[in-house]
Amino acid sequence: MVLCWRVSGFTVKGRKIVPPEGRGKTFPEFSSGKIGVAYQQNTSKSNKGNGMTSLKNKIVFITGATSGIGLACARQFAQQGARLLIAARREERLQELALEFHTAGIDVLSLTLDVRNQPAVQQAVDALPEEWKAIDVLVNNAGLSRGLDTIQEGKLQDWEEMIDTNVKGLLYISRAVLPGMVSRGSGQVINIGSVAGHEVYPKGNVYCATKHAVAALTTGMRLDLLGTGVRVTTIDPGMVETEFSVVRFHGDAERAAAVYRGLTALTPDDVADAAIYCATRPPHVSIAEMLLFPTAQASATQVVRG
Ligand code: NDP
Ligand code: 8X3
Repeated sequence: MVLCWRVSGFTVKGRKIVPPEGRGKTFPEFSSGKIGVAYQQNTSKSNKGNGMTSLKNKIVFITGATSGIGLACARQFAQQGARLLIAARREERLQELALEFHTAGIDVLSLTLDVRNQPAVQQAVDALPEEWKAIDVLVNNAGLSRGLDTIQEGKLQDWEEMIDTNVKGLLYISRAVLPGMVSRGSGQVINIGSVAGHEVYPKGNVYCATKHAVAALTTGMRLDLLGTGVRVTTIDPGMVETEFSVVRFHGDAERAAAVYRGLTALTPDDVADAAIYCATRPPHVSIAEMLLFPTAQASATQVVRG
């Protein structure tokens, strides 16, 4: 990740982008050699007069923001006036998004980050510039499934990737961000769990185990953070049409498309809408858990196709 103070420009698809005078910043260089871009405008925070929590100028850190639910969350939090800290591995996509948000007048800082890399996660959070340090909302969204195999035929590499991303990655990010929230006496963690954290389905074994772990960690966080002012929420969707199944089936787009054929799945925006609902409740209200299905789904394994 490159961090340097003032951006003179960066490149998206071979095009040199030079931000308007005085707005763009990058940060000092880190050993991993990736690029972070920040654009900044007005930063004063406020709350709504009606008791609801305003997201205006709140700093919202979203992991896995290059696609699906994370991207939809970034767009919807931006619509609420939040300042975006967006993280994922695909640097070019991330930079395109940073530029898109910047062009729309949104404050944004992008971090090219693999949540599995604990030292990089801690370093990225520690090195945030002063005006980006006070993270108000953390959306722990980065995650994936790999494969749909019986446990006796499962691929060790798939297991490692799911456990490292969905469980350890979420822990690394939370460990880096939570002390700041605790010291400020406010904040909210929104973990993106799954129906797979409520039920185990055939061949879902390790993915379901990781999402059960997210459910346990969400409860653990809420218990440990009691009295600190930090709210902890899990949003647990059923089927959402994103890149999720393409990733699960290692790029087999035809097999992925079949998962959603004949039914109307949730959209990433449906999940982002739930995240906005949770984040805008009055400060004394904590939405602990939200289980969200498409109307055509009643459990992990029960769906109707038209
Ligand atoms: P997508 O594949 O569309 O998005 C996943 C995002 O996570 C991408 O932005 C990806 O970015 C990022 N990501 C993956 N691995 C890492 C990593 N190691 N470090 C940083 N970022 C990473 O899938 P969804 O939007 O559907 O998934 C988002 C979350 O929602 C996941 O936790 C998933 O388990 C959960 N979920 C999904 C459901 C569904 O049906 N789609 C249902 C229930 C829960 P990049 O590749 O650039 O790093
Ligand atoms: C994603 C939904 O049903 O594929 O978490 O596990 S499912």
